Amino acid sequence: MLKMKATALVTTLFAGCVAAKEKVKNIIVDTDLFSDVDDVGALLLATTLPNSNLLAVNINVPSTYSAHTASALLGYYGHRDVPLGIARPLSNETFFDNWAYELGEYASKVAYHYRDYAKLEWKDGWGMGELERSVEEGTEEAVALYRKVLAEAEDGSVTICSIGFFNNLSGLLNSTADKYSDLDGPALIAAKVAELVIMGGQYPSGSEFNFFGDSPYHTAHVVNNWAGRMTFSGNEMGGNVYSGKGLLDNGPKNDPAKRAYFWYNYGQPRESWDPLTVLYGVEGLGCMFEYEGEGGRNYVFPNGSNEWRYGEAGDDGMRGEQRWLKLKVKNETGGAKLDELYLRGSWANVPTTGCTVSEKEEL
Ligand SMILES: [Ca+2]
Repeated sequence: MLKMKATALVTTLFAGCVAAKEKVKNIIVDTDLFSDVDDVGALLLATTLPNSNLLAVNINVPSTYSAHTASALLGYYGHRDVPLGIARPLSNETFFDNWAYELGEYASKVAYHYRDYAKLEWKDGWGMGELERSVEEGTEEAVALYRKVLAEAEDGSVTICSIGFFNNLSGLLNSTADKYSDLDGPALIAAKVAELVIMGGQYPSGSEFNFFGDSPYHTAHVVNNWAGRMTFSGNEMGGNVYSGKGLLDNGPKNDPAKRAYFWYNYGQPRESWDPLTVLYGVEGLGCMFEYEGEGGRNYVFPNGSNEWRYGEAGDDGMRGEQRWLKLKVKNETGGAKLDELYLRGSWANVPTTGCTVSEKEEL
């Protein structure tokens, strides 16, 4: 009863918040699906929000488990044939929390327990050699996939949601004409990409993991040179919004995102850096967000720290609008909105036919 009341309240709360009929958006997600579970929440949104037309998922970390996990999630949520790219060379590493010694590992578990939903092959008894070969053969190299998908997309129609590191996007910027397009990277981006939405950085200035944690040079290359419209989702926003508790308490028993949140954070909600980023990427400002920093632009230093600078936007006439996002609602309301969307997406995608998670594997 209490749950029903709570659900009704949340629904009422956001009834006036749902855009009349937002335009469906072409979305590419670039994710480090490996060391944090909020990428799973973000992919749940990217695969289930009604206004998301998911064109591709690119992975910017090298683990074969990341690719198998993404394939399992895509398959489970009804997007088995969405193309998957991953940066090469591959590795067989798994996540280990040697920072706080508090967090669990979820990617290999989701990949294994939901392998029947995945397009990538995983047969019982396979070792790492076979799992790696499956990824080599079943995925595209990430930059090649960007070029293929962008070349095929309608001009100016693609929103890229970057929720990890910047090696794939840096590679796209450096790319040259190929079998997919005669355009080089910057020209292809200018023709096809409407907006690059980036989870990373701190605003108006500071230091954040996605910017410094892998290759700050790739970060600086992308952020300081990308000519189109960029919108930033900073550490200070998502780091104060907690989500996942609703999914853990009330989600479908065998939902893979629910399990991932359990395996990673032991039943506790998690910060929402990536889900908020994808929510904006798909829905726009809605009633959740507002822009800050208009008229300025982001600058990334060689160590990955960043600073918002005014008086430089448009100096060369070549750069698009840059803004950072701020929540227009309370942090708790933002978390409740995400929980509502996770629940809506997960309950709408309980598989009714085909493979199921075996009784033995139920948790
Ligand atoms: Ca991420």
